[in-house]
Order: sequence, then C-alpha cells, then structure tokens
Amino acid sequence: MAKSKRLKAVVSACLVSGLLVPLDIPYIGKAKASENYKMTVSPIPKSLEETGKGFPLNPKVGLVTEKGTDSSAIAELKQALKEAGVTTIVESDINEPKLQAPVIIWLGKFSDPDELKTIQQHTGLEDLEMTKKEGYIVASKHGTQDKKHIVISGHDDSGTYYGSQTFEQIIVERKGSDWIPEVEIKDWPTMPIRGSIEGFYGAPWSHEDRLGQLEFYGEHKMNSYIYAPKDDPYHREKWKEPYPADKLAEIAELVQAAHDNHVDFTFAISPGNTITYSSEADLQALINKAQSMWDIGVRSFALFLDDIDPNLRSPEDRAMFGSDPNPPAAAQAYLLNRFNEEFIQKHEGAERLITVPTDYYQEGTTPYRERFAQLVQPDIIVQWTGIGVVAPTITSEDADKIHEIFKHDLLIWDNYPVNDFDRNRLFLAPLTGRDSDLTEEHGVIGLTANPMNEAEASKIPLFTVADYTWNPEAYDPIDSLKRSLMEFAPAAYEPLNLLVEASYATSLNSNQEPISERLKPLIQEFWASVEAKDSQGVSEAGTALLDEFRKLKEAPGQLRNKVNNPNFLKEVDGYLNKLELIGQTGENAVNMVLAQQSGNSAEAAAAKLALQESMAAMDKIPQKLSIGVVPTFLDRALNGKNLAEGKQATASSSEVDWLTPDLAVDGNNNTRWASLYTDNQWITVDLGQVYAIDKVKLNWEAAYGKQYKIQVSTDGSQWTDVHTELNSNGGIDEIQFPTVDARYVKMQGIKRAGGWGYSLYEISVFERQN
Ligand code: LTM
Repeated sequence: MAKSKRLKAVVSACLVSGLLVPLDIPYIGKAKASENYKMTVSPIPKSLEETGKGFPLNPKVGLVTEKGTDSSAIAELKQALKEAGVTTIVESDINEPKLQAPVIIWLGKFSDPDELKTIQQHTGLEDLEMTKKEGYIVASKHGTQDKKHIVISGHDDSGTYYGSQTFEQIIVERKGSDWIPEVEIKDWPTMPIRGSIEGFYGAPWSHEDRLGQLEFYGEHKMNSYIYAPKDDPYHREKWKEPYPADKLAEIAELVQAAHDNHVDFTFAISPGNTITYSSEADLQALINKAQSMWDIGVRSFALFLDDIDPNLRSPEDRAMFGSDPNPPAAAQAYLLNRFNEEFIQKHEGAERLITVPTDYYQEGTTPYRERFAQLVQPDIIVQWTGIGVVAPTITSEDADKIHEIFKHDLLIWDNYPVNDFDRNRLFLAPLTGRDSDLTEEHGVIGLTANPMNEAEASKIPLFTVADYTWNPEAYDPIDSLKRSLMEFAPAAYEPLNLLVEASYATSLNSNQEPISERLKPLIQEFWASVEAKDSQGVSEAGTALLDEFRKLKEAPGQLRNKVNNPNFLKEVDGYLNKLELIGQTGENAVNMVLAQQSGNSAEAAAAKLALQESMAAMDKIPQKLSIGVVPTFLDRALNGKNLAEGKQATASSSEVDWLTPDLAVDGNNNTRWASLYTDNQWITVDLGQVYAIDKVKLNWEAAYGKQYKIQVSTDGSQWTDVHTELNSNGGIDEIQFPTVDARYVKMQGIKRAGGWGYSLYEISVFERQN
C-alpha cells in the first residue's frame, strides 16, 4: 500500500492553492525557509522549542543507528528522506560512526551512557534522555565539527518510531533542497492506550480499510486497534467456529501490519449470546479460538459481554450460579477468570485481558456492577463508554465514580464517531466533551474510539481522537479538525470543510450545525426584507444567500476532482449528491422568490417548477446532512410563512434538559423537543396574536405520536379540536383543516408509537392563503 503523505506535503499544496492566509490555519507554515513559518506537529507535542534557525537537507545524509534500532522507525525515516530529495544515505553503527556527510542523523534508543556520550561529543546536544514510555526527543542543531546533526532518540522502540514520524513532519518543503529547522522536541503520550475499536454493528470494514487504518494509526501515534466487528460472525454469533483459511490469512496480515505500525492488535470475542459460562467444552472452544489467533501473532485478547441478555439461559449456569447474589455477574466473572488463568497467564508475552461488562454505560452502581467488581480478577481491564451509550461528556469526576464502582483499570470505549445507530448520518465533527485529565489518577488507562462503518471518512474525526489522547491538555478541537482536514485533502480544504460542517451535529456538541448558524441570519434578513417590501434589501440578501447555496452546490464537484481518495469518495457519494441538491434547491428557491418580488410571473413559475423537481430529487436521497434551516427555508418559499417559527413554545415535559420545546419552533429541522415517556403529553405554541390558520405541519422524530389531536385556542384556556389523528406513521404529518381563528396551537398526545415519548423536530403553523 502506498504511504500517504503527511503535513509537509500539505504545506506546499497550501501555498500552491494560495489558501494559507484566508483559511487562517494555525501551525501551518510557509515552505520558504527564508520567510517566517510555523511548524505543525500532530498530535501536538508536549514541548517544542525552535530557534528560528535551521539548515538545508543535503542530498547526502549520514544515518547512525545502534544494534536493534526499530526497523519501522528506520524505514519511516528513509522514506521521509527520500521524499525530501535525499539520494544518498551513508549508514553506520554508533560504535563506528561514519560522518562523511554534511547532515548526520542519529536514530535509536541510545540508552547506553557511552552511546549518549558519543552523540553529545559530536553534536554538542545535551539532555538527550527520555524517561517516559513511548516518548522521544527530536533535536536538530549545527554540530561541533561543522556538521549538522539531527538526533531522534526514543525511550523505547515505539518512541523511536514516533520520533521518526515527528521528524517527517518538521521537514520544510523548499525549492532546491528541503529545510530542517533547529528544534528541540520532547514528547510523550498522556494516555497509555490510544486508538480505535472496530466495535460497530453493520458492514465490517474491508481488509483494505483495515490496512489503511493501521497505517493511519501509526502515523498519528495511536497504538491500539481492537478487532470486534459485531457482524463478523466468527467474532460473535459463530464465535466457536474457526476462521476459514483465507480470513485467517487476512487477519495474520493485519497483525503484521499492526506490528509494523506499532499498534497493538487486540482480538476480541463476543460469546455472550450463546455461551454456557460453566461449560468446560465452551471454555475450551474459547481457548482454541484464542490459540488460533496466538499462532498468527496476536498477543492481546478481549472477551466482550455487551448487548447480550444478561439472564442465564442454560440450566447448567442456573444450577451453578443461580444462588449467587447476582448470577449474571458471577457467571461472567467465572468465565473471564478462567480464561485469564488458563489462556492469558499460560502464554508468556500475552497482554492483560480486556472485557466490557454488560452494564457498560449506566450512571452509578448496579447490583451487577458491584458483584462483577468483587469477582473479576484485578488485572483484567474494564471498558466503559462513559455515562450513556454515546456519552455527550466524559469527566474525570465520572471516571472517579465508575472506577470506585468497578475497581479495575478503565479503558474508555468511546462511541464516537460511530454511526451504526443512524446509517444515514456521518459524524465528522472533532471529538469534544472529554475532560483533559482522564488519566490513570482517575482510573483511566486509555481511550479507544468506535468509528463509523465508513473507514476513510472516520479518519477525519479519528485524527482528533489521536490528538486528544496523546496530549489532552493541549487539545483544541477546532484547531485539531483544521489540521485533520488539511492533512486529509490539502487541495480541497474549503469544500471538505463544507461537507464536515454539514455532518457536524452530534450529541457531543449539542447538535451544533455550523452551516445552519451561518445561513440562519442570511435567511432571516431575506425574509425580513421580503416582508418589508424592501426590494434593495431582498436583492442584497438574495445575492448573499445565492452565494452560500452556490458554494454548497459546487463543493461536491470540487471534492470529486481534488480529493485523491477513491474509497472516501465512494463512501460519501450519497452525501455529496445530497449536498449538491441542497445547494441547487436553495438557489431555485431564492430565484423563485426574487422573480416573485420583481413581478416576473413567468420566471417565477419556471423557478417554482425547478424548485419542486429538485426538492423531489432531494427527498429520494436517504443520506442526511445537518443543515436543518434549509428545509424550513424551502418550506416557507413554497408554502408561505411558518407562524410558529421563533414563537414561544411550552410543553408538558422535556425528556432531558437539552430537548426543550423551543427547539420545535426554532426553524431548524435537526433540533428537537422530546417529552417524557407517557401518553398524555403535549406541546403548545403561542403565535403572539390571533391568525386565520388552516394548516399545521408536524415533523416527527422516530418517537412519534400514533394518535394525537391538534387543538387551537384564542385565549390559551378554551381549546377546540381541529383534527384528530388515529393512525399516524410518523415522518411529516401535514394537517389541513377548515380555517379557524387561533393564537395558540397544541399537539395533544393520545398514544405514543413506541416506548419513547413524543419528539418533534418542528411544529409549523400556516395562515390561510388567499
Ligand atoms: O458500546 C458498546 C459497548 N456496545 C455497542 C456498540 O457495539 C455499538 O457500536 C454502539 C453504538 O451503537 N452501542 C453499543 O451499545
């Protein structure tokens, strides 16, 4: 697989496209060494000092290593040098260093004091010892004998490898020969375990996807990949069966690739749906399966117990554990402990066993958790998703509480950016809401993020996960995302950013929609000018809106032309089609209103037809983008003003404090109100004055009302039914009724469609059209 280019390449592309200044990207430097530039290293290092000076990278370089220097670090470095125009590398061992080149690179752990002395003598560099695991030093300097020196020294092999990765990023691309800035970087990770868990439902990643991920993890200093795809039958339903030879060979290749990229490959089995915990035969089947993985090089194992019926199915289990204070916890602990003793502890070099308990997301303790904590052997690592399956925030206070309950090292199973619960959404926003001190002090030893089924698209938020887990204190989500996009598609930053902004809303960021936030004031100004019959204002606001919609329309074409990643383009194809149509439809709507305003009825009629056609085409695409203000804008253009938008809404209840009634009248189809889980719930909107109304539109979330009434009132106390719905299918209910005078409009629930409450994205109210 071809190596992807890192940020150094970004720098030059940035210059070529002239995007650097307008985009205001911090840390991305100008490639000319004679000018000022800012260095970018991702993840952000713990300390980076630069003198402002530097030296050219001569085509001839001396490379001094020690016996056993990490081969991946050497390969990485050589590749970086080649890309930087180095044609000759004079290699030698530190015991007999050959220094016949203008630039000398020292690469290794150099833990022997004599080796360190040699380096210090030649380079004049002091303080080259790194004491932190996976840490490294990169130092570059004019040396003592008219030579330029670069020292890349790791605490261990991973550190050396990461040093090479960082070195690659500090090279400044320059016409003629590339430039090495004089730096001293001391860097190490905060979280010992950093990476991903392929733990989602639905189509597992392909072999090619996984190889691409492992390379990406190595480049971004992530050291962990947990193989746990729910729909790989040999992982879950058919866990007892061995992998067919071809699949096993693929996993062996992954294990090797993981090793080359300094990633721990963890093989997980999810036996909980079919195992008899007390069965010797089932334990043996588990051991056999693990042994087959051991034989191809796997050294890390997980037994997962999430999303299973905790009740003991088999009579044998009920007989053995039934009298325990918590039978499921006792049965699971028995299995985990036996596997730990009889497989993990009998295999020298095996990593600590990892598990995820059945109660992995609850707040506070449960009888199951208490018993699990008592019985499971203390060295077993427990995964935890935070409070909630997709936790909006994970704080060190939460971690303290959960650690106190489980009393085992916690490894966060972060369900972000996973999208298996909504396969028509992409989550491309940066990781947010995780405290910067989720450390061993609070019982947390790392974080593995559960990504999207779309592997390439996942790299955009995973970049930010890498940034966060390496150096949480320095983590800035906005800046991290910018760097991620610049690396992902340097020549297409702006259109990619539009796609990201339209795929941004998540429960981690309170469903923020940057595009909606930008469009909303323009839309408001447009309609305000229309209402004020201010033709100059309509024209100006219309032009501004047309400009925004044009950008949306053109972004997909630009991405298709400029992003050199066919798999990514395939993954996001439906989203790009949708984005293009949103832009097109928005343009059609603005053009229609502009024609109406200027009294050009023929043009207005043609634009209306185009608008209806593009809306119909848009509705056929299932992929959803988070630009919630566009549908309400289109709705108003076609159906007139929604009298409810921006008005006062009240409700019988809110499910949680962030799903409030005002969100059902904010003109944004992506934010919503949700009630508590009982049938007799309602939401009312006060239109502010009495209007002659004849239509109400309800845009339901999945939690919809099967049966409900629409009631109206002029005083908020006497209510009249204008419609009774007895069999709604959810989605959009458009309710027409004879014109009635009303100031207050209410959706009064009768019966919910399911176990949740009632949830509305929008409730819209329309005046009679003459
Ligand atoms: O989160 C855990 C421990 N288990 C499952 C995941 O497999 C799944 O991907 C996520 C998101 O739907 N939710 C889960 O509960």
